[in-house]
Amino acid sequence: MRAEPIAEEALTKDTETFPRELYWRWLEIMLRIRLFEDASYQAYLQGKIRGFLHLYNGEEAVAAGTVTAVREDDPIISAYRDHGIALARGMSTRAAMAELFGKVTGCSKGKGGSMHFFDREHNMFGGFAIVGSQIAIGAGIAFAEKYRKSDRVCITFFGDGAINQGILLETLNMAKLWSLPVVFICENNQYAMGTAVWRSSALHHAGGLYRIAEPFGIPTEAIYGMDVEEVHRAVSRAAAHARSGYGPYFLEMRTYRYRGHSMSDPGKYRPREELDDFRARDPIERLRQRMLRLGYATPEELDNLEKKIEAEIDDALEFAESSPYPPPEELWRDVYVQENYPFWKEE
Ligand SMILES: Cc1ncc(C[n+]2csc(CCOP(=O)(O)OP(=O)(O)O)c2C)c(N)n1
Ligand SMILES: [Mg+2]
Repeated sequence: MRAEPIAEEALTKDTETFPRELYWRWLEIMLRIRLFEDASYQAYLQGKIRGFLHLYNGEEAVAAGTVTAVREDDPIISAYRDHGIALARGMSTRAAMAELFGKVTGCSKGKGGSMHFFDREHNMFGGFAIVGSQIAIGAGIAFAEKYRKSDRVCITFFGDGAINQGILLETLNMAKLWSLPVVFICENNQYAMGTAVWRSSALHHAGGLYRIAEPFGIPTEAIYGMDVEEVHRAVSRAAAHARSGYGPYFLEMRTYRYRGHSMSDPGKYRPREELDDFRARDPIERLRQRMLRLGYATPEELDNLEKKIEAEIDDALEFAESSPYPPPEELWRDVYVQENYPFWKEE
């Protein structure tokens, strides 16, 4: 068996369009993510980035379509494949690259690394490495927003690998029961490490992962995640629902990751043709073609944007390289300390 191709033709409506500027914004975000990830891949091979590195290539439309469909003050939380979402949110390429290099100028002061991007200013709450852990935290943020009577909606991302984690069911239950303003977004990129979703999920065979929210009475849909317009429409619907006080909404974004799970994964568990098949539906190329067809861009304008972003990434690499590592005393900062912890005494 192979990862299932998605019937994109059935899902995509070519007639509905958005303002020209939005197409350009999507393209800029998606190119920034793609080129950033390609540059960090190279920097890793050169030994400039160490530890874990999970790349987002192929999934760019999910981040771009989502972030542009919500407000800047809506909190967002994600798993460890977080660079794309952070960049889409507005984190600077400098702060993102410096974090990968472990430098003090990084978004988490060089102490988080690839899996722990955090950006308070842009309401990006991370960056979590324990599969599924951020789902409950996302609902907790939504609870806080409701408690404060704000009208913010928390966007909570997780992968297909989190679908079978108990915490998801517990959170769906509570989110619905308390009508929390949260949009759950499952990025189904077809794999959890080397395990294909068809091997691990009965739901996949029962119609799709999105069905997990059905028994809770939460509105839920499967979306073609390689099409930024589809993603944008779906998240707009979902966020409007949650913002209006109707409670949670669930979206399964069907997408694909081009690279291995992490840098140490050569991806031998999937056939070459499968990767080629998905690359042929590349979300960025698809968007470019769409913009040309609509007369919103010329090939030259598209090239110019790419050059501009290449220069931005080069600058970020230089910035990261020339920044210092955190000083030793940083080890003791940003560490949780509970004063007067009852069972522990300093001798
Ligand atoms: C609770 C827990 N179990 C196992 C792991 C090891 N692990 C790290 S990533 C991963 C796969 C997650 O896949 P998915 O949620 O689909 O995210 P993707 O990598 O595809 O973005 C696993 C099992 C972990 N980090 N946390
Ligand atoms: Mg996955």
